[in-house]
Amino acid sequence: MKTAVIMSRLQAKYPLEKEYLQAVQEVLSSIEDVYNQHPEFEKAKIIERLVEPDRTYSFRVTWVDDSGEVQTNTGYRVQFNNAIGPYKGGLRFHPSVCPSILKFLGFEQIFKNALTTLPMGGGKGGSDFDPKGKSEAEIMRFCQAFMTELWRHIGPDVDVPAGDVGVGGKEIGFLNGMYKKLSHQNHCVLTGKGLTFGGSLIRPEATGFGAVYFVQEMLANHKDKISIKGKKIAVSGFGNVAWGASLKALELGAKVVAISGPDGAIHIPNGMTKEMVDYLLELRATNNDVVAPFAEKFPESEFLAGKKAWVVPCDIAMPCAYQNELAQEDAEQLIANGTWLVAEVSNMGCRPGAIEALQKAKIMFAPGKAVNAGGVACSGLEMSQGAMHISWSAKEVDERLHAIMESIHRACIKYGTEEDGYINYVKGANIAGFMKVAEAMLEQGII
Ligand code: 2IT
Repeated sequence: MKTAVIMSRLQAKYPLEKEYLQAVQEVLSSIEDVYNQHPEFEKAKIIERLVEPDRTYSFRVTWVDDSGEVQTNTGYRVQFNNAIGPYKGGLRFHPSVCPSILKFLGFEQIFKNALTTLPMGGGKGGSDFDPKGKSEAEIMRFCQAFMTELWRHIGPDVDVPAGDVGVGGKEIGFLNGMYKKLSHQNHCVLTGKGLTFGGSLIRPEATGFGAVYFVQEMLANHKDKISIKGKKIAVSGFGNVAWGASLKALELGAKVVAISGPDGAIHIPNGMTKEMVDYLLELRATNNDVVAPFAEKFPESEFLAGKKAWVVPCDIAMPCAYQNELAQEDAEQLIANGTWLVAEVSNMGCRPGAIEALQKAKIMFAPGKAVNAGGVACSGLEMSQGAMHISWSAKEVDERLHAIMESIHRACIKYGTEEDGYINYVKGANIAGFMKVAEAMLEQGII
């Protein structure tokens, strides 16, 4: 396999899908050497098959807003690869949603899910519906209309969607209600459900908790066996993932000194308190997508209009917002400020130039598909509980989540340790995830 050849074919075929091409390029360039040591992969054209989704559904979603106006959006589900289990991955509701974004997310999801050790394939879906400023009734009507199309394509052993940006517990509840009404089934077809109807404890916290557990593993693996206690952490975003990461960081004695939103960053010199972490949920629930009110509520913090969280000096940076949110100049700013660990929590949160700069400076850097895998791992645990018709205690789920993050870290070390001892977590995560999927595809024949 020659990455350059495959990439130029994909560029010619999908010239406008820049996020998808970016995600494929990152994976292919890190697995190329290993792939070329396996002629059986090349013979079965594993890469050519893997970069193309199994199928994509696209559908019209029409609903009526509160003023009686008819609104039309587009809904999608990309079923990318089911070699190791049912398609699994979130639904994103955001105006930027388009085939390129969903194909990048679905492609990443294949390897992430493989890393979790659980039997889940990769998929992603969503809509260009913008939840910002919508009433609860509008969100419900949209979710219901979306599900009237999606329901025929999903199933507990077929495809199990969950939340992502713009889709939280509330939306999953509405989607699940409509699925049930249409299918007359009560099986586990969505994860991230409420606790009263088949959800799992710790699922809302899982992405952020898992990310902090992963950071702890990175620190424990350092020759100085660093403790997270007292470390300054800058987090971007203020949604579910930023909340979970801040909560766990606080519990472990770290200081979350920054969060951010589309309108700017918040600098919290003394670190977030429990009251501040709790307030993130309230702020998010307003649906306004602005973080500035945080500084009004907590005068000990400062709003930095139009700035990113990376202007605040920190030991550890954890991007928790969107793809490509951390650019090369941000990475350079972090390096100049003395940051020594970057754990990407958002999917593809760092641009290629940023990753290159961090790795060149030998900063500890781990990619989203390893760091944020705790979310989907906990979804996998929700599927297990659903299939068994039982529910585990928070302690039980948290212990399993912790063990999964440790195992992902071990896999990264196994495949990503370089000659000089530097751990290339990007390479480690990509190779570990890829090897599992490639072997599963090989053993199941040319299909
Ligand atoms: O990016 C992700 O891994 C998610 N949005 C969670 C997916 C899931 O199925 O829980």
